[in-house]
Amino acid sequence: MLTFYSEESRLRQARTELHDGALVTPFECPERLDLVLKQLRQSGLGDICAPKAYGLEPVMAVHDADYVTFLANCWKQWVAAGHNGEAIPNIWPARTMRGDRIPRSISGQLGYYALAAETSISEGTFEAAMASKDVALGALEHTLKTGEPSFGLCRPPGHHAAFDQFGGYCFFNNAAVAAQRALDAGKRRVAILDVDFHHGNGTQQIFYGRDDVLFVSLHGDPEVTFPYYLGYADEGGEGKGEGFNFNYPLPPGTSVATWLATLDQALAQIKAVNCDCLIVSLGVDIFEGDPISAFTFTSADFTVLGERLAQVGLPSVFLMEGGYAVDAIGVNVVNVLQGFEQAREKGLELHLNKGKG
Ligand code: FKS
Ligand code: ZN
Repeated sequence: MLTFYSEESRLRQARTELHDGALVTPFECPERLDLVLKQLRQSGLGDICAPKAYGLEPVMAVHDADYVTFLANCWKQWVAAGHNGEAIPNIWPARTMRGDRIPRSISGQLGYYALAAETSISEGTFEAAMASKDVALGALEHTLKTGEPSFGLCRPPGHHAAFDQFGGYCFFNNAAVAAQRALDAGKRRVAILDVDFHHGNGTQQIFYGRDDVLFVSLHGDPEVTFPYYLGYADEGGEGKGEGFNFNYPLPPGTSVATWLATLDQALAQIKAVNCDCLIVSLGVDIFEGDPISAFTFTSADFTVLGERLAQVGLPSVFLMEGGYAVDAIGVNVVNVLQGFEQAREKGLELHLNKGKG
């Protein structure tokens, strides 16, 4: 399986995350890349290559143009306004105020375009976000061309980024950018399966009214888990999109057996709808040792996850989302990909033997 990766993902070097009432070193840090790269190289899974630059057009296909302009200029404007720290919103167009004004001040714009306060914008953030969606697009293009699976080692992650909002460490929604690209390349319907511990609110929001992208997510119950305001089981899509959104919120501490049984339901939903390809929002923060999450996967369980995903039988693109228990994330990612490859090869073999019958 080919991996796509960009050195420019390292340009995201924020120093501050608002966490537990303090500014800490961000959990979503460049070292995550090294841990995954190291295990990928040791695994012999396949080559690691750099994507080409796809420009802004595929981003504009799912994000608001003014939002993209805001992200491109935010750091410069923040510095020009004389601020010392990194750009962090501290006021929002909350329910009791006007939601239709985009203030001229960068501080006002930050609140307008942010959905949470943990994620700061700093020098290089925009450039890294550009690289990350290129990684996703490179992986997608390879899979569309060859039918072979691919892995996009995206950083920063994407699934919390909505049409015109950043947050939860995400700026461009890499999975959404890739899904839209697949449709624009002639695919009729794309399935996005999100297995990250956190609900992919951005992906859901972008495709909520559409029937050409099926969004299915297993995640920590938003009653008690970030992002709190989306990801409930009663969110089934709207208009044409009704029946194309499935949320499976699960309580913190959910056993792997329960999680996998729920995955089987989710996969049945995907198989019930005709989809041409599968994009997996691959967060490995469902690991038992993850510092900010609360599911119970062991490293070996990730192999089982990969095996089950192969049973869907669709051309598949894996895109990196979360995963923070630094030591294990490399192994966990590789286990998913290897589990997938092995099950897929076995499936192909069975298929061939049947043909020989
Ligand atoms: C924990 C508070 C939650 C923010 C969590 C962001 C999670 C990001 C992610 C992504 F895949 F996008 F990276 N803070 N006490 O893992 O979903
Ligand atoms: Zn997550």
